[in-house]
Amino acid sequence: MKPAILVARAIFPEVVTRLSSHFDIEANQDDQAWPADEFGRRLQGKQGLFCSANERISADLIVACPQLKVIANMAVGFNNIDVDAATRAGIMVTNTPDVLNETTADFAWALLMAAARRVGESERWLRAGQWERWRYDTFLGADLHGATLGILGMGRIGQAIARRSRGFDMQVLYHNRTRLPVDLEAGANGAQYVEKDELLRRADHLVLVLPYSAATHHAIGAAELALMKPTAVLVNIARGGIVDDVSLIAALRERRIAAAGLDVFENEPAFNPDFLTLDNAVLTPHIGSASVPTRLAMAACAADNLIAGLSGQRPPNLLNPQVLSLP
Ligand code: 8YV
Repeated sequence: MKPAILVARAIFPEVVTRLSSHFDIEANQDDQAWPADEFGRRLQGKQGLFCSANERISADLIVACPQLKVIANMAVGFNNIDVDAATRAGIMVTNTPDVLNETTADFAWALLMAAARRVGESERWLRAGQWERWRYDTFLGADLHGATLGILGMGRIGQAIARRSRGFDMQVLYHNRTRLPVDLEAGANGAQYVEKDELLRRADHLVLVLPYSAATHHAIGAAELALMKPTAVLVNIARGGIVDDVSLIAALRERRIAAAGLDVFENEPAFNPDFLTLDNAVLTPHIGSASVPTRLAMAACAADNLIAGLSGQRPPNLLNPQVLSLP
């Protein structure tokens, strides 16, 4: 008998077909998530879960599903999963690192350019038939070329963002838990390590690429925003919760920073509606990794992890190898 798995969201048909040859599969075919209680019910008796960063896998859910053996998250970030609880329950947890670095870095630039050059705002104005009102100062924005780019969180995606800044003749400053080796700094357009406060003060534009944890919760709040330049653009492609959204809304409204490009929000998808009142915020629904090749690669990677884990092999991207040594 094949192991039973649950696929929490609609995914590529070819991935469902591949999974079906290994597993007895129950897959969401709708364009909506299952409500939490229904999701919990459907997960009962399943040995594998194929999920995205949008599913919250809590300790309670884990305890309620004693048959579960592998949780394959189709995302690099895994703060949606209580990994400690999974480890205690002997459940392998996997993610999809690396395959999305370049696509997510591209998207950080899309948001940075759109926010700095007021793309969304000006498009709305054009669509509203306002072009006759053009003046010399219509939609003046900030330059990126020659500016100082700040990167908070200099992992693989941060470095991919920094590499792209070469083409804009930018200087790169970064702050990270640990300083990069010199060769990686050189590869990241000569990125220079600075303390966090200095980064906030000196960056013309700041991109957040931190993983979310208790330690990074509200890493950018009122005090940090107060250090930034009034001409600065802030981009968050990392996770909601890294920024204190109420403080950011106030800073944008009072023009204490110029603009923001935001792909992630606290409590998404139920994000703070005050963002919608701000012309100087470009808002996207967590699509940083959403290119066809990258989402296919992420899905294939999550499937590889699930297939390996449920066939007694070590999954390539196992986050909690401690489970392998449990009795
Ligand atoms: C996910 C993400 O795309 O990889 C991550 O950490 O946040 C995104 O790439 C998306 O939520 C699908 O799981």
